[in-house]
Amino acid sequence: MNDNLFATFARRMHERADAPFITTREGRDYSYREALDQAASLAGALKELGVVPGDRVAVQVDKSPEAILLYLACLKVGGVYLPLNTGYTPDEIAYFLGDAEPRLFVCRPAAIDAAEKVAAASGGARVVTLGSDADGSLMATAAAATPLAQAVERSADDLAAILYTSGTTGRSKGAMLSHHNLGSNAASLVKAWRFSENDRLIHALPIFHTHGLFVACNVVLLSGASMRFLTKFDADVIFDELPQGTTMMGVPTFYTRLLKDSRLTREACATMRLFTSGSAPLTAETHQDFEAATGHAILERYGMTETNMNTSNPYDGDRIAGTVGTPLPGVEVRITDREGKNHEPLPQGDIGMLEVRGPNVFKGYWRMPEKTAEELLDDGFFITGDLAIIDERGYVQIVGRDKDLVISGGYNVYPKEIEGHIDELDGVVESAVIGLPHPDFGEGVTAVVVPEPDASLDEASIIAAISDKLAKYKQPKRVFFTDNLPRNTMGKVQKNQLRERYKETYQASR
Ligand code: MCA
Ligand code: AMP
Repeated sequence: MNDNLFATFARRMHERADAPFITTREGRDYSYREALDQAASLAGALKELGVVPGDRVAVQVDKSPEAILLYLACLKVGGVYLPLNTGYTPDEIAYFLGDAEPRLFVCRPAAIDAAEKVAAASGGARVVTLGSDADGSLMATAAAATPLAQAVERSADDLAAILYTSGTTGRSKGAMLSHHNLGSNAASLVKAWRFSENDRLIHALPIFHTHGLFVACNVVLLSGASMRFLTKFDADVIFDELPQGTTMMGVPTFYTRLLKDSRLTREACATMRLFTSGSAPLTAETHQDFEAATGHAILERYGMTETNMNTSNPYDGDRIAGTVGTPLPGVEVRITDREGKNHEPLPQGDIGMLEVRGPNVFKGYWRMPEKTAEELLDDGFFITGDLAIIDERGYVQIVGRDKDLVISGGYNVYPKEIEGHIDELDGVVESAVIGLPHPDFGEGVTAVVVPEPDASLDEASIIAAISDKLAKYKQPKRVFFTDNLPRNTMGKVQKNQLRERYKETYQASR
C-alpha cells in the first residue's frame, strides 16, 4: 500500500469531486476535482523541473489557493515540502537554502532576482516563481506539463515536510515530519473536533507553519470540508465571513482583536459550531470574555512544529480555560524532573518538564543528530521545553517555558538570534532580549542593551541596523538601555529581573 499522504487525501478528494474545496473573496475557487487536476499538473511540473522523491522543495510565496496545490503536488511527487515565512529576509533565506539544499526554490515573482542570487550562493537550488494571482513561471510550466497521474510510492516514515523552528542556540533546526506524522495527526483532529464535509472553515492563518498548513488544511482535506481562504487576518473581513462559516482556527491575537469589536455577538456567530485556539497561551480572561460575547467556549489545544498537535480540550465536555486539554488518542504525556537526568515521571500534580510520545512526534532535526539525541529520547519521548502540570482529570496546563522563547502573535522568536545581531553592532557591549506582556501580540519582543560608554545609540538606530537581517515580527518593538545586565552567580543573565523591571512597557499602547 502507498503511504503517501497525498494518496490518502486523493481518495477523499475523489469522493468529494464536485464539492467546493477552496473559495476566496477574489472568486478564485477550486472544487475538489479542479484541485486534483491542478495538483496533478503542478506535480508534473515539479517532476519536469527535476524533483525526485526525497528532494526538498523550498517555498516562500504569498498565501493563495495555488500555494496549497503546490504543497499537494510536492507530496504527490514524493518531494519534501519546506515552507518559509514570507517575512524572512534574503539573509535568513540563505541559511535555510544552505542547510536544506533544496532542489527547487519557489519564490514570489517580484523576489526572483534576490532569490536567484541567494540560491546561487547557498546550495544552488533552481528558482521558479509563484504569484498570488495564479501567475509565475511555475504555473506556466504546470500548464504545459504532463500531469502526474499517480502519487509516487512512499512509506509511512518517509519525509513529507521539513519545517524550520528556531533554536535556543540561535541556529534554526529543520523538523523532519513523515507522511505518517502528518496523516495520523490530521485523522485524530478530524475525529476529536468532529470535522465533516458540512464544515466551512474560515482560514485566516498563514500557511507556512504547522497551524495554518497542517492543522487547518490537512483536516479540511481528510474530512472533505471546504475552506474560505482569506489572505490574512483582518477583523472586518472575519465579521463579513462569519455568517458563512462553521469553524475557525486562530491564534489568541485573533480572539483578542475580535473581542475589541462590538460586532462580536451571538448573532454574528449563529452558523459557527467551533472556534479553536493554539500556538500561544490563550488567557482565561479571553476565553471567558469570548464565551460571554458569543456563547462559544473556545477549544484550546497544544502543539509544536516537532509534534503536530499533542493535546486538546474536548469537543463534548468541559473546555477548561487556562488548560490545553487531554492527550489526543495515541499520544502519551508525562511530567518529568527537568533537573534530573533519568526523566523519571514526577508525582501527579507536580510542575515539571512536559514530554510527549506518539505517532505525531517527528523523525528528528535535519542533519543535526546531536540535537535530535538531546531532545528526542531513546524511549521515544520528546522533550518539549514547556513546563506543565497535569490535574487530577488529566488536563494539561502549560505554566511556563524552560526554553528561552518569546511568542509574539503566535510566531516564535528565539532571543539568542536577535541578541546575536544586536551584539554585533558598533557601540554595543551586550544585549538581552525578553518577551513582555503585550495587549495585542501576547508578548512583545523587547531588547535591553548595554552600550559602550561613549556610544551614541538610540532605539531607532538599533532597530534600523538589524531591519534587513531579521523578519519584521522578530524585530524588537522596544529597545531599552542599561549600564549592565543582572546576572546570577553562574554569570547567567537574570531575564526574570529584566521582565519585572520593564513589565509595564506595553500597557499604554499597542
Ligand atoms: C505582524 N507584525 C508582528 C506580528 N505580525 N509583530 C510581532 N508579532 C507578530 N506576530 C508586525 C507587522 O509587520 C507590523 O509592523 C506590525 O507588527 C503590526 O502589524 P499588523 O497589521 O497589526 O499585523 P497583522 O498583519 O494583522 O498580523 C498579526 C497576526 C499575524 C494576525 C497576529 O502575526 C498572524 O497571523 N499570526 C499567526 C501566526 C501563526 O500562524 N503561528 C502558528 C505557528 P509595521 O506596522 O511596523 O510594518 S505554528 C505553531 O506555533 C504551533 C505548531 C501550534 O501550536 O500551532
Ligand atoms: P512552534 O515552535 O512554533 O511549534 O511553537 C511551539 C510552542 O508554542 C510550544 O512549545 C509552546 O510553548 C507554544 N504553544 C503552542 N500552543 C500553545 C498553547 N495552547 N498554550 C501555550 N503554549 C502553546
